[in-house]
Amino acid sequence: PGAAAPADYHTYGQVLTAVNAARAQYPSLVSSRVIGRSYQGRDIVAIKISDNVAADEAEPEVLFTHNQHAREHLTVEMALYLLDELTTQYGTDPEITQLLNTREVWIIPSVNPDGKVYDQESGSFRNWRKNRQPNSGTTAVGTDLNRNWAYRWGCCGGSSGSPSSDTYRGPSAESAPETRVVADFVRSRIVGGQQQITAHIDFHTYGELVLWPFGYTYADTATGLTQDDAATFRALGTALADTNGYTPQQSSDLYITDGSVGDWMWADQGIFSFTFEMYPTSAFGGGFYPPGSVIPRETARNREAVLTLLQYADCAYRIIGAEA
Ligand code: 0X9
Ligand code: CA
Ligand code: CA
Ligand code: ZN
Repeated sequence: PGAAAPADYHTYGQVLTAVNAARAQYPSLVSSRVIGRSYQGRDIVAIKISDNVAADEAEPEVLFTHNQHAREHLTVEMALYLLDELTTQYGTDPEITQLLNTREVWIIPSVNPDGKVYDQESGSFRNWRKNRQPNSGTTAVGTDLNRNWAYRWGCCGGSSGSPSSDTYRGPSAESAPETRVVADFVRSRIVGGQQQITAHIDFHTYGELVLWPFGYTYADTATGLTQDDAATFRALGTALADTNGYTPQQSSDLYITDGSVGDWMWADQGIFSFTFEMYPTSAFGGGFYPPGSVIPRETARNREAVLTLLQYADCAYRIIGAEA
């Protein structure tokens, strides 16, 4: 198979259509809300999937975020796979039925719709990563959303201060509307002083990796990350990787980043946050643009990992035999 064409992947408009179709077909199981707007004014949408979906029930909540990086279109297909699988298999597959009766699932299919549209809208891909926010004093466009989160932002040499860089961190933490919208959404899930979201996966491509905090330091434990926390991340991350054949490792073992989403989710919000780097392992598999023919296989490949994370969402520490 050759490389992908833009038409191999859903457009952002097609994603919104799919979300609306799922709501219409499964009104008691699926809802969606616009949680805010991108720099260029596009809707950033969160899908909720659970039994009695209209009610905010006392069930552990799990968040899946996709497409922080514009060109990582396979991650949007991952969101659409989860939407399809969790709806069509509810009431049929016993595990999915049990999980959706006891969990509230949130899916944000595109954190960076402006970047996705920019990368996909012409006849050929533009290899774009960042959002589409202008930077003052330069023609260089865009902030790397995954260097713009508000935990140890810019601390440690894991991002760039140059607007022309692909890892530009922005002028301040949460300066990108897309980062702020998702962070505000997560903060809005603090109910009665308790963060309702207990677990999270941020989907990226590529490398076939399961990554966990911290990314800003090589240290295995740090302020806000105890030995039990680190052991739980490692055990759960390894269990997830056992299901999809990815390589499990601490984020910083890949390379140091600062202001990336997982560090904020964990240190600021206490959420067990993983970063998945999907197919392929290397540029030889198509890099950011694998052919559309691999989409069914490479999205279904993460089915068990997602269900496993949902199972542990009541208490991740269970996996090391400890109770929170
Ligand atoms: O650099 C990133 O933001 C992620 N990789 S990607 O190729 N999709 O851009 C990885 C972030 C994981 N965190 C660390 N490596 N610290
Ligand atoms: Ca429910
Ligand atoms: Ca709830
Ligand atoms: Zn990425």
